[in-house]
Amino acid sequence: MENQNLSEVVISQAIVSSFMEKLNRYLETDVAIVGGGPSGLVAGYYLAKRGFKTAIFERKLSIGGGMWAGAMFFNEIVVQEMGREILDEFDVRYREFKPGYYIADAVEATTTIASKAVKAGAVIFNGITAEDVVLKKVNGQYRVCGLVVNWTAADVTHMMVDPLVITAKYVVDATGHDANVVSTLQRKAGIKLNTETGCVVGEKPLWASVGEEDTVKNSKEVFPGIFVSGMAANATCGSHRMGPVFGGMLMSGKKVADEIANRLNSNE
Ligand code: 48H
Ligand code: FE2
Repeated sequence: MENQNLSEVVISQAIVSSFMEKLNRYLETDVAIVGGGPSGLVAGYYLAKRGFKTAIFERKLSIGGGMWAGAMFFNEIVVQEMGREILDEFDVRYREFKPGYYIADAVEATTTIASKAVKAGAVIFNGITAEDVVLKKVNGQYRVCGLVVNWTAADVTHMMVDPLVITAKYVVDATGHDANVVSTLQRKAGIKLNTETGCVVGEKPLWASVGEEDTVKNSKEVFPGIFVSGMAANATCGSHRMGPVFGGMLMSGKKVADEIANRLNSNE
């Protein structure tokens, strides 16, 4: 009889101990990605697949960023030739709409990419906001060495709660249009980003073809230790938005993962 009764204490113990163990394990990580949209999830997948300890911090409850709703809640995504290899890698089904334009179900794309990223070993912490970075002098040069994180609940209610720190060999700002992490970083004294102005240049209006090419080009290290990807790359480096097309977001995630993997391999 006793066995059929669920113990509330055991249920709570399981959750508390398992979460604490997970958080403890990721307090020191190889790569801390901020933002679980398409570019962050793809970056997380390729890094974890190569065996790097990778954590994704997402401020909302749900990951997927702007990919769930296609365009204006028409939940289909367009991926051009450039990003087709990523749909194939993740096994997301698609069909050709016109030569070079592929259409996929936004919900299938989001759930499949997220699932494969997690199964590859990326750990997602949702409901957590990155509010700052850790900055240290390494060999005489300032370098981003991690993230300052807090519960989103504390952030939105403006409660004065001090944060925790995640140390990371590399940080990725995959926070979309607002480029939240590098925007915070550039406001600090003495910081000059690797952009035309030394600051976050800001996003330009919509131009699909240029925006898409630039998203991949601009996905790079903008300050020692921190990369930008996806829409944050164009906001940081001053290029166009592209509207509801996702090839650039997906390829940008792959590009930052490749570059960070090369660095991590050559540092070892
Ligand atoms: C934790 C944070 C924080 C923070 C934000 O917006 P996203 O989908 O980003 P991308 O770059 O992967 O994809 C962009 C794409 O969705 C898009 O908007 C396109 C193609 N637009 C074109 C156009 O013309 O409009 O995801 C970013 C994620 C979101 O889930 C945020 O909640 C999260 O980052 N986030 N997470 N700490 N400080 N800031
Ligand atoms: Fe957008």
